[in-house]
Formats: sequence, structure tokens, C-alpha cells
Amino acid sequence: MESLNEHVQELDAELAKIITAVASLTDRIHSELPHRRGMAGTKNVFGEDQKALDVWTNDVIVEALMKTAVVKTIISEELGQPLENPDGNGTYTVTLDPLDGSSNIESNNLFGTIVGVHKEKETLTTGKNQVCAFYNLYGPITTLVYATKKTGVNEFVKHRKGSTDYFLGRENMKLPDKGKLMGLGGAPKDWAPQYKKFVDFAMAQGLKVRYGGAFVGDFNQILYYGGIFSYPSLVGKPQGKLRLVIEANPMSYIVEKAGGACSNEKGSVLEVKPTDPNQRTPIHLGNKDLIKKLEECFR
Ligand code: AFP
Repeated sequence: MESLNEHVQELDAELAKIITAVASLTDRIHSELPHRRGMAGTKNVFGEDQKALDVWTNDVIVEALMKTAVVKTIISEELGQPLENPDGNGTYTVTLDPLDGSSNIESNNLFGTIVGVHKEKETLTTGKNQVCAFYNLYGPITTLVYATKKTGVNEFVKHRKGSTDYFLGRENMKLPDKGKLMGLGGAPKDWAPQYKKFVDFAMAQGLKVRYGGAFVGDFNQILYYGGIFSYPSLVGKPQGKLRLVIEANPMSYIVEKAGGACSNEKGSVLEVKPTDPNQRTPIHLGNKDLIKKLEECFR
């Protein structure tokens, strides 16, 4: 059984350090989950109440990433503005959603960590410039899915017995040819007529609706079963809910490496040049035929 530590040896050594730094925190984060379900009493940059666990998870991951000495800048949902490495070290910019799906903490539903990695001089650059993206899913089984151009998309399973490492579950993952599921974000009363048209089409094709309220979990099931995850533009909220830089871009990179496609209803999300680390975007990810149909509905 190949371990994550062995698998990442194929990568640039600095990039491998970023992946293993986050992966090595899983036991620490997992063991804190039951103890930190309350509010921290502060708000993040989006005006949302921060849960104690969000704040704590952000701090431990940021500390570990900075310690690698290969990270120049961190853009995190919980930090508001990009954080430069105080030692002036590093060449990578890492985008971080430390605890995606944090409103699922109270209800004990899925949540995870989403990471995107860039190696550009500019801090804010298009998603297509990512060199790697990965996520941790703290589910009944904890998994780490990472993608690079060289390795494709690979899933690792956290070993519980006598090891802190992850072991290869699925290598070079590809979306199934025919999608089975759709995850539909936002209240249907706020959906645009174009999106309603697409949903009617997808339902008529026999796709089933499954939605858990954490991007990590809702995307992960699409990677397995195929279909489409959407958090669309909404009436009164044309940019939808999800964040371009820290949420949409890493998952879009992964879905493309798995043979799927992404869209912001006009074109690929990965082509959008961000102007603000916190900007939002409509996001749709999944099988290419469904993304094509979605864009036709919006034309
Ligand atoms: P929280 O981290 O505030 O729970 O938001 C999670 C999220 O950004 C993303 O993980 C989900 O896909 C989406 O929001 C769920 O939003 P709804 O609660 O509107 O379904």
C-alpha cells in the first residue's frame, strides 16, 4: 500500500512539504472536533459568526504552513487579507478554507479543509495557474484528495491503526462517464429562470438530488458518482455564495484534472482574474456534458 508521504515524492519537494504539512494535522484537528462546537464570539470578513473551531483550525494550519518555510503568502477565509510570511521566506501562495462547511459542526454533518497552491509572483492570480489543489474530508472516514498536473487526482485514506499517514485509496480518479447526482445550493425560490431550466433538464435525465451543505462533501460525491455540484447565481445575489479564490478555484482545478469541467455560468471559473481575495462567484462543477448544457441554458 503506497502512503501519501511516498506518493508525494514524485512532486517538487517544496510542494510535497505543503501537502504533508496539512495532512499531518489531521489527528490534531479530528481530536478537537467534539470540544469546539461553540462560537468564538468574533465575525470573519464576510460578517459571519466565527465558530471556535474555525478560528483554531485556521491558526494551526497557518502555523504549520509558515513553518515549512516554502510558503510566501496565505490567503485564508478566516484572515480577511493575505498574510505574508514574516520571515520573507517562500515562493508559494496557498489559499485556505480551513473549515469548509462550518455550519455543519453543530449538526455533525460533513466538513473539511480546502487548499489551493499557486507559484506566481502575483498574490492574486487566475485559478488556471494553480500547481496543486487538495482537500481533507473529515467524514466517517477521513480522506485527502489531491491533484497536480503530473499525478492527476488521487484519494488517500487516513489510517487509524498505528500510523499517522494516509494510504492510497484511488489513483488517477476520473468522473464516471454518466453522472448520477446533483447538489443544488441556494433556495429554489431565489434561483434564476435559466438555472431552473437546467435543473428541470437534469431531473428529466434521472439525476438524483443529494446535498449536505459542505462544499467538500458535496463535491466529493460528484467525484465518485458523477453529476454536477452547483451553487448558482441567485436573484438579488448575482455572485452566489462561494468564494472564487479559496473555494471555487481549488475544486475547479481538481474537477478538470478528473476529466470534468467548471463554469461560472459564462465560462470556465479558472479563467477569471480575481480582483479581491474575498470575491464570490457562481460555481458549477461536474461532468462535461452537464456543464455544457448548463451554459446553454444561460446563453
Ligand atoms: P459555512 O462554512 O458557513 O458552513 O459555508 C459552507 C459553504 O461555504 C460551502 O461549504 C457550502 O457549499 C455552502 O456554503 C452551503 O451553503 P448553504 O448553507 O446556503 O447551503
